[in-house]
Parts: sequence; C-alpha cells; structure tokens
Amino acid sequence: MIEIDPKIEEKVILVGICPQGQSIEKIEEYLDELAFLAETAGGITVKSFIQKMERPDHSFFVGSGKVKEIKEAADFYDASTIIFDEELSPVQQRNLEEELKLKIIDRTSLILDIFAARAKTAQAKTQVELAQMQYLLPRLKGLWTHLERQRGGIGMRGPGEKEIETDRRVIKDKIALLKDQLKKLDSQNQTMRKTRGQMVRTALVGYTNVGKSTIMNLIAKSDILAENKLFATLDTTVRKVVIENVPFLLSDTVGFIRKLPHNLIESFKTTLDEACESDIILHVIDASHESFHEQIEVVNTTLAELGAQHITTLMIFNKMDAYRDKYLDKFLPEETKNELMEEFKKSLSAQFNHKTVFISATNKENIDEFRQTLVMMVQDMYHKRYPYMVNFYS
Ligand SMILES: Nc1nc2c(ncn2[C@@H]2O[C@H](COP(=O)(O)OP(=O)(O)OP(=O)(O)O)[C@@H](O)[C@H]2O)c(=O)[nH]1
Ligand SMILES: [Mg+2]
Repeated sequence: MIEIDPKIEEKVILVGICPQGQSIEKIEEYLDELAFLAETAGGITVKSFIQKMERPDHSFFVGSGKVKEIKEAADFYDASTIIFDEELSPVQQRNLEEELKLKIIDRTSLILDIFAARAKTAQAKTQVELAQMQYLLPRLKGLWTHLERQRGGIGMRGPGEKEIETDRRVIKDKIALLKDQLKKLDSQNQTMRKTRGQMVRTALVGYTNVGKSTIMNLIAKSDILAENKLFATLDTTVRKVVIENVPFLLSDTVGFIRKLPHNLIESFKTTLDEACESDIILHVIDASHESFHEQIEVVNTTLAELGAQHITTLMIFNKMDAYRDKYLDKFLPEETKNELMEEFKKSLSAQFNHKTVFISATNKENIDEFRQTLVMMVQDMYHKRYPYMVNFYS
C-alpha cells in the first residue's frame, strides 16, 4: 500500500472529471473535499485539474493531452503525487505511473491510507487491513511491473505470472485470516453490547467533520479526539449519560463521506452496527457547509445500505455559529439577523420528517433545548418499550 507519512508534507496535484450535465462548481467542490482529504493525509494541494468528458478514458482516466499538462504542472510545482477523485482501474493506474513516473493515488487508496493511519484498536486495524488487501488484490500485476522497473537490468526480466499467482494466494489467505479475526472480535463485541442491558441506545451519526465527537464530549463529558481533519474518529465509543435522572447510552462512531469505498463499508459494518442497532439516531449536520443537503443524502443512503433507515431520528443542525458568520452580513441589524436565522430554521424543519434542533456545539448555543429534546425522545422510547413500568428510569 502506498503510504503517506503524515509528518511529511507532500505537494500533490488533484485531478477530476466533469461529465456533461454536471456543473463545474460542483466538481470544484468535490475537489475541495479531496484537497481536505489530502491535507488530512499530510499533502498540500498545489494545483487541480478538471477535464470535461463524458466518462473516464479507459487507459489514462483523462485524455492524453491532459496527462501532458499534469506532467508539466508536476515539474513546475515539484509535485510528487497525483490524486484522482475516482477509483482508478488497475490498468489506468499502471499506465499513469508509467507515463508520469510519479506516485499515483486514487480516492479509495487515499481514504484507506487515512483510515490506516488513524486506526487504533485491534478491530479498526483489522477492518482497515482487510479493505486494503481487497483493494490490492486486483492490482497486484501493476505493483509487480513497478518493482520490475525499479530493479531493472540484465537477469531481471521481471516476475512472471507465477510470482503474481503466489502473491495472489498469499493475499487471499490473508483476507480469509482477517475475516476470521473480525468475526471473533465481532462476536466479542456483540456479547458486550448484550450486556449493556435494557438502556435506550442513541448513536451520533453523520458526515465526517460535522462535529459528532464535539457533541459527544459536550453531552457525555468524555474525551474524544475532535479536530478539523477528516475521520478523526474511527472506532465506536459508548458512554452512559444521565440527563434529569434519565439514563441512556450515547455512541460516537466513524463519519461517512461521499463515495466511501465499498470495501471499507463492508469491513466497517461491525463498527457501524452500533449505529444500526441503536434506538435513536442523532444525525448531525454541518449547517455551515455549502452542500450539507448532499451530505444528508450521503448519510441517509449509507444508513439505508446498512438497514438502519427506519430508526427514530433527531436531526441536529450543528455549527449554526459558522452558518451565521458565513451567510449573514455582519453589518445587518441584530434583529434582522435573528429573523433570517429563524426563517432558515423553519424552512429546514419543514423539509424533513424528523425532529430537528439547531445548535452550536463549540459555542454551546441552544444546548439546553437539544438536551431536553433528547431526553424526551429517550423517555418516549422507554414508555414504548415498557408501557407498564412507570418509573423505569427514575
Ligand atoms: N464553528 C464551529 N465548529 C465546530 C462546531 N462543532 C464542531 N466544530 C469543529 O468541527 C471540527 C470537527 O469536529 P469533530 O467533533 O471532530 O467532528 P466529527 O464529526 O467527530 O468528525 P470525524 O470523527 O472526523 O468524522 C472541529 O474542528 C470542531 O472544533 C460548531 O458548533 N461550530
Ligand atoms: Mg469524530
């Protein structure tokens, strides 16, 4: 697996394509997100390329003219890495490496790389390694060509199919082993989840970097890494919370992202089970993000994929402070600002079939209302579950 050392900043160039019917602004926004991912992995973006084309070129992903331009830009900026905003086929990857003689990374391997660097527990590490192996398997041939070029010279004709076949078998064995380990870890976790008894379970879910861990820290007084990087949290943390004598469990877990590699969702299913098996989903949204609507869709689609679409949900629109700073002119009278904020909230509440709250976790705005709403939902859940136990939670 190609590794980016987070301590060393690499100059990177980003490449995306814009199919007909898609707006350039949208693609630029996607590349901004890719730049953020690259930054999280320790890269600085020096240039981005967008090519308008219907579908990716079979051999080079982009057109051959664009490949030349990328090469020139890489020389000019002294960039060492090119990152593509889609998953490259093994053929495209190999051709690009040969043509550009630079490190070629795609969106999937970049996300895998960040996950690998951030995984702390045995389970997260195993899950990431499994996804990495699955990504690697069809790409073995490309890797061998790469090695062949490095070693080169007489007597080094490069490995034949036989070596590739041996490697393929080794990786397949490794995949089987990792799946086995995951199964064991999963059954341990399941037992752990069962022993949590009958408490109502709530789970923070949402796009990456929306403020889930910040909210967890605020509500559960825990100490979870929250930072302005993507995928700060990979594992699930569960805390018992008591608000107004009502106890419940709150979990914080890995964030979602557009085009999350499928292998990764597959292998993180057990981690995500915590969210799927909860009684109430707390869907956190960064209200200050231009495309928060799309992020909501990504989260809903992923939840549906995990079979969790019917769970009672509270939508928490977070970062309202940032929304106000970004969209409302600071010279507007306070009264007008408040009116505009109210309108924004009203229109959002009307758009969704779930309860909504609007908060700022960092500025601690509207946290009381959030806690109240949460407690009411938890109480409702207890009543539904144990209609005859009047005082279960007091
Ligand atoms: N302005 C503003 N920033 C916030 C707010 N809540 C969180 N943030 C910032 O957003 C960034 C991400 O917060 P996290 O809590 O790590 O987000 P997360 O959803 O847990 O992210 P991942 O674990 O990476 O998926 C941090 O820099 C927070 O300080 C808020 O209400 N307002
Ligand atoms: Mg987090």
